Amino acid sequence: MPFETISVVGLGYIGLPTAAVFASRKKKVIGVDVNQRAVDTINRGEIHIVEPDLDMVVHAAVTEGYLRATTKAEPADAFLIAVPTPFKGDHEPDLSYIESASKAIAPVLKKGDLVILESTSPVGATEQMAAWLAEARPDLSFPQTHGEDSDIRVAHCPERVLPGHVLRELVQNDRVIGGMTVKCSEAAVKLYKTFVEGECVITNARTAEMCKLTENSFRDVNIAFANELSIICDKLDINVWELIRLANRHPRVNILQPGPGVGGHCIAVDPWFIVSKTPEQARLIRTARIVNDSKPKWIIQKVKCAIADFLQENPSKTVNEIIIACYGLTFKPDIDDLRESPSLRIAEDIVSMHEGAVLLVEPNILELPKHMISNSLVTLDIAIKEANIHVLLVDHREFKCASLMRGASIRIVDSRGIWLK
Ligand code: SAJ
Repeated sequence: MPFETISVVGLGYIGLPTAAVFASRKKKVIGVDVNQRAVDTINRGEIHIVEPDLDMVVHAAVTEGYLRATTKAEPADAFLIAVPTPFKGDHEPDLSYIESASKAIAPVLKKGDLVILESTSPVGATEQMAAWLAEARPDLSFPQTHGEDSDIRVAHCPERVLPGHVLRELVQNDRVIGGMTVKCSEAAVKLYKTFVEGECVITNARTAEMCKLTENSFRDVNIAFANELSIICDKLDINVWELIRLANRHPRVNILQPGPGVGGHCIAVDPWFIVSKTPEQARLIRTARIVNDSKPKWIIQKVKCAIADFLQENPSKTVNEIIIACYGLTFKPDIDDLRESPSLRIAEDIVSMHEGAVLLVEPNILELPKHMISNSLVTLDIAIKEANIHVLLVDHREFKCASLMRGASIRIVDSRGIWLK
């Protein structure tokens, strides 16, 4: 059966680009979100998130009549659920958004529909979603009880796109398609082939769930290795950036880059979904999370040492005369996303611990988060000119070109290795 109408539930960083790309292929797309403001913004042909080129694609989709947003689910042939899956206080996955989305679409489901869970999820979440749907619609049959004969097809197809490159990666990346049955997978492949140019590789739902978690845990463990190396090298008085460059000349070594910690809403979260299911077994994955989460504290220690060094070298100065500049607040370079940003956390800690002025430089945002409003967002030039201690937190392209005068009059804490490489 062809998919004439597609509903995307959750119009955030993944759902909105996905909805827009389907619409750009001339599919009728109904976007559903609980946030009325986001819905209104999209219906005006505008966007409420930042992602290169997304504004143009959404604008075209809305003005040409292929994309419409609403707060209430409507009938469709396929439903894609792309809602957040955060964790609760003790790192236990919080599936409440998936539960709400399931309950929202259940009343409009009809025989032959396909439901796809795209949200990154712990193993078993797709089966849980199917159970919620079945509970709400006892008149329809589902794969967990009726196998290939079910009225509704259910699959997990995790998103794997890199923020900042979402529109390209949505189309070009391979997709892992984990149906609850083979027919479920085949239906999902047919849907994604509307726009996916990469390969659609079929597996089962549990493997697809674990595959996404594995990809992000792999990256987390590798970043933790780099972060641990940076702390070891600091102790041994070795330049870690040079060390990594040298080690990476080996044909089978490819070490990632140390930084101020791991941010964003994926890599710092997803490994916990594995740990929470298998706490006894996931020892390395848990340790990597702890190593990466402890890096901001280590950077703060380095800033405290820089203050002490500066005072020793400049005995006429007092602490409250020292100006500290923090360069970069986002969770990674050349984006405007502050979510789960270790750099933002470090800057906040410096602001609250330092008695003197703290200058914040973030070329990708126009204003600071509300709780930091009293502190000054300044230009790169001003910070370079005025600060005594320069704390490099994000390797934005603007900072890579900047040159700092070295000497006793300043100290540099470079978490990214672009000024002290
Ligand atoms: N980071 C380092 N050193 C590095 C690489 C990254 O410290 O060498 C830090 C970044 O600064 C950032 C964090 O890691 O704080 C995460 O950034 P990222 O670019 O590695 O990944 P995300 O979170 O933007 O996107 C990831 C991607 N996953 C993988 O590369 C395995 C993306 O493909 C996923 O779709 C996305 O998570 C997601 O939504 O799960």
